[in-house]
Amino acid sequence: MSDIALKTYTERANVHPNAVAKKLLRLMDEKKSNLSVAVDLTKKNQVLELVDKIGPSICLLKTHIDIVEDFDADMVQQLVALAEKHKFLIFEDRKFADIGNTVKLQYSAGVYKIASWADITNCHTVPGEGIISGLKEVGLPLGRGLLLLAEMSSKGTLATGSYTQATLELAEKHNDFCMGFIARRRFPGLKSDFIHMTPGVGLDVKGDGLGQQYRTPEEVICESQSDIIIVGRGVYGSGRDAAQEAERYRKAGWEAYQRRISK
Ligand code: BMP
Repeated sequence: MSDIALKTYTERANVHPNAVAKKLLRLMDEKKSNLSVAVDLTKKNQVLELVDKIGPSICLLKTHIDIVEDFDADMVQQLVALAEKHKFLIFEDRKFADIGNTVKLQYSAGVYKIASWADITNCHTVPGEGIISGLKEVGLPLGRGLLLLAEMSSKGTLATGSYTQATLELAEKHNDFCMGFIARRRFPGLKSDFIHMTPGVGLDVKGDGLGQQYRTPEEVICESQSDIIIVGRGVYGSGRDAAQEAERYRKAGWEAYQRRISK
């Protein structure tokens, strides 16, 4: 078991150099939540209603803002207000994947102005180091954090082996801005304390027919030593009450974490 995986989120927050990571780790312990919900809905009001319901159970809201058909600036204001009301951070899962100059514009400008409201965003490393440098020019002065996609949850993903290894090295090099990874497990032997977030989490089903692969919170947090579970349809897609489902995942994630740190 890695040393960091045995520490509490607060112990890690106390010494963490990255402001966003520090804030996130603190509120995880405060809310007893390592749950991020992926709200992949396409109407502004559906998104806002769901976020208000599940807000008390999450540490991090994950958005795909470009799937919202009636997006406007008011939606962002309301999301930020909900984040303050329920105490969670916002992660726009933009998965940038272009050259540094282009991602700078995509991150700061356009319809969504992601850098102005999202605490955290993420990128693929396929373009090389320039993508991180470009995003950092925009995000670091604003106190934002970046996650690198080191692995993916989907069947047949090409993000494995030397690609994953090179991604870890880029994160260490830019550890002032890179605060963590999207990954299936904690990577051993890292020098910095990166927050590992894992999508592809479900308690009831094993996949979705389009390549998604689900594992349980116990497998992800306790066995694979990741820090945060990302759950989408498991929370809002079953037809059951979303607030209750979010609580079910929060409890499962939290209990798995407690088992891990008491090992
Ligand atoms: P769901 O739990 O409904 O399968 O949703 C998973 C969410 O996590 C989606 O928003 C998807 O874009 C995201 N995701 C993923 O499933 N696998 C990855 O490797 C990376 C992701 O961001």
